[in-house]
Amino acid sequence: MLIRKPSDIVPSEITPRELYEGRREFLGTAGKLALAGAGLVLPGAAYSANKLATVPGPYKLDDKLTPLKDVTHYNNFYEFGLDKEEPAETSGKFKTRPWTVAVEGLCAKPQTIAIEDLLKIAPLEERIYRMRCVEGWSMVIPWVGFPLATLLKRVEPLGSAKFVEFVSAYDKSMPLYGKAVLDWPYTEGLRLDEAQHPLTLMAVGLYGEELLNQNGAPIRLVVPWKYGFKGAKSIVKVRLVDKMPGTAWNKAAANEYGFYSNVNPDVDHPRWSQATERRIGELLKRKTLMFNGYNEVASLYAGMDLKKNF
Ligand SMILES: Nc1nc2c(c(=O)[nH]1)N[C@H]1C(S)=C(S)[C@@H](COP(=O)(O)O)O[C@H]1N2
Ligand SMILES: [Mo]
Repeated sequence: MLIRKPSDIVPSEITPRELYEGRREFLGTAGKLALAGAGLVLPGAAYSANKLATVPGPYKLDDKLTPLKDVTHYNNFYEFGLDKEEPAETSGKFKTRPWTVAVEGLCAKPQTIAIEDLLKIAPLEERIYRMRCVEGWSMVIPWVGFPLATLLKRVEPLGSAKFVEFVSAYDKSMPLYGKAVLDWPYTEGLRLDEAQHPLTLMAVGLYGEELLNQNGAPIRLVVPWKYGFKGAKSIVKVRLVDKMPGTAWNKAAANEYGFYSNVNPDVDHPRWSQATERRIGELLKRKTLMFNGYNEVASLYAGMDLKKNF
């Protein structure tokens, strides 16, 4: 590998991949400062480079991790474009500071919490989760975050709260702002017991660093036993409600995307099979597992017909 001095590098040559995988190592602090001073740290400033202090979380996997390059350049974030590469290219101007999350609705202590305080709400855990998109691809991502249950406990849900609604940011800096793609802002929902399940994560980072905008900075939901679209990005509101909330994808196509959206190889999408998936980076397809392999959630659905409640 050819190693060059920072002064030899022109901005157009600094690809995110080089920044993530290696260049920071060989540049060292002095080199990084030189780049930052010259305004060369990722044009558009989508790259945070902010390391997070983490503790090992309760969920690990033997599966090979999906490379950071794919996790950050093969994204669904429709507000920033419909192609997988677009969010990484177009989300640089999206502002994630200052940022607050309003936790409100049917709770004793509704509150609006600044991102700085959310980062301190609990020790940030690293949790390696299998992720499965409804489109038929999957990844293995080392998330950093805290249980959503911790946040919910803080606001003291009332007995009347049965569901949780999540609302994503909706901002003029988004290329698809005002375009009739989905019913913006993007919203999602969980039943309260799903939201309180220990697997359900509020993610603030991945691979040990703050989330990039394309992955839903500064805070997003991760529900590993459900299809990826349940994981609303760049969340500004968490609402405790008594009725099943609408969700962006259910509103767009109710026959294709139900409220539950559990990963289920036995329930095909009306337009394609869900029996198998392609792990990004692999050639052969693998069998999709019920609940994406997270069988500990099965009891949440005891007695429910999961073909009807898809
Ligand atoms: N606000 C918002 N959140 C969203 C989406 C979106 O378009 N807008 N796409 C969803 C879909 S379909 C998937 S698969 C995951 C992708 O997350 P990732 O790009 O971090 O892997 O984000 C989900 N969250
Ligand atoms: Mo998805």
